[in-house]
Amino acid sequence: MAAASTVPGLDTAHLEEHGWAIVRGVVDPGVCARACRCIDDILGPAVHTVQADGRGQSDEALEATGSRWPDPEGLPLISSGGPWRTKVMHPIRDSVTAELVAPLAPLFAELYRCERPQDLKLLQHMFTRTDALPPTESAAATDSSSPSWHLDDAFLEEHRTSTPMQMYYHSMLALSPVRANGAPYLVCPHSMRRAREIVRGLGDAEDLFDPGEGRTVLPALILPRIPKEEGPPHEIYLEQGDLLIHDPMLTHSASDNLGAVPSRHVVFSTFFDASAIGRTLVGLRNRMAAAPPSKFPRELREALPQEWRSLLEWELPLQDESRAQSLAEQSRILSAGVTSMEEKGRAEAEPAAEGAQGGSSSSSSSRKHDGAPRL
Ligand SMILES: O=C(O)CCC(=O)C(=O)O
Ligand SMILES: [Fe+2]
Repeated sequence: MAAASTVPGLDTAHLEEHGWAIVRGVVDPGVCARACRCIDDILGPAVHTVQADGRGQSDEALEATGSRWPDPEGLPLISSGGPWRTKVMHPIRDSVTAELVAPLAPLFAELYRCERPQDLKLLQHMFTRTDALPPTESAAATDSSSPSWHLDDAFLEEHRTSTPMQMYYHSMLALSPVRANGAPYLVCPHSMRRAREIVRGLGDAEDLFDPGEGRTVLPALILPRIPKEEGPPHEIYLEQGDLLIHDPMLTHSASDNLGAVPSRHVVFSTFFDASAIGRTLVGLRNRMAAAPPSKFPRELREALPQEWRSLLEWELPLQDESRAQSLAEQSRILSAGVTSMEEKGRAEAEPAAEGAQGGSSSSSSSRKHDGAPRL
């Protein structure tokens, strides 16, 4: 196994165990405030309805058509992420975007154990503004809001332990404070441990799918097997300039802005090591895959320090339709394989279930603590 990374200010042990960690004060508050103004200029003032029409294609539309990102000289991509939540993606033609990328790059190069800084690549840079719900909506939301739990992606253990890392982390940089009732990011405690147990438990099933694109079926397989009853969601609060790094295998959800701040601005960035191209970075069918690096505009490219311009030089193989169909079939086979492994595990554990609590202190796995084994 590779030695763990050490990154100043980052609790990598916490990241490994819980799937998230915060690095405080990564970007200067003045830069954050300028980035907020840039987004407000694009979207208009934070009001109770944001019009996303006519200013670019939505990322869902890009996914559906498989079409490429809008011309980098054109307008930013804007789409709605639910009521009062708006996503803005490149091309954002403001040099402040470079000031949000440059402080993060050395941190990710170290975290991924990149051989050379030039190997680090920027996959996405997505701004989200979550405006306060109007009071009438806010009252209803406290009664009925249900988090939309999901995983963004999943990796095998070997993708984490390889040097350089063949997985990526997402990050969320707070451009404004993120507080209680101000759209905090919600995470499901213990979900990371569960997700990794499931992936480790695949063991024999691993050869059912190829280690590259087949991996993209994993999130759909993992999510239904993660219990939600293990405690209330954990809310993550950030000060302006703080960076949250989160594992895409962590079950999480956005939340509404119930009025603690007029609008919550964050930028999601995703970096990866170039050696993952064609290995784990294949077959992506989300907003990141639809976007070529040329989506990043001249303003970002030119404002990046010379040594980090290579962040924007990469190309991902696109997935064709027949490949997508064969992946759907693999997903079905894999799912069936895991279900039968679960059944087998349950049958084996049944006779021992009574004594499992008492005998679990030394070598028993955490699965046995529950009495009911789960993959
Ligand atoms: O805005 C948030 O807090 C989370 C958004 C999210 O989960 C996503 O974009 O995948
Ligand atoms: Fe997400």
